[in-house]
Amino acid sequence: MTKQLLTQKTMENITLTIEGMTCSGCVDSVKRILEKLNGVENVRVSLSENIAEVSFDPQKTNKNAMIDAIENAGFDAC
Ligand SMILES: [Cu+2]
Repeated sequence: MTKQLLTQKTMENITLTIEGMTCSGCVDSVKRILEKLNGVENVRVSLSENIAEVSFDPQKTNKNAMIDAIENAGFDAC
């Protein structure tokens, strides 16, 4: 039997500026959009700060993919 190797995860954290969020429903939408992306591990979205903090696996996704997903949903992100 082969032993399962411990995969060392090197997660990255970024903060995206999100525009167009007006209520907690928008916050939930943005959070859900990001969490659906393969490689995204943890998301915190703040309405008052207009930001999303994302922990992700850089081997699976990247900032541009997140921005695209958010913009497809009608928000602006950078
Ligand atoms: Cu809203």
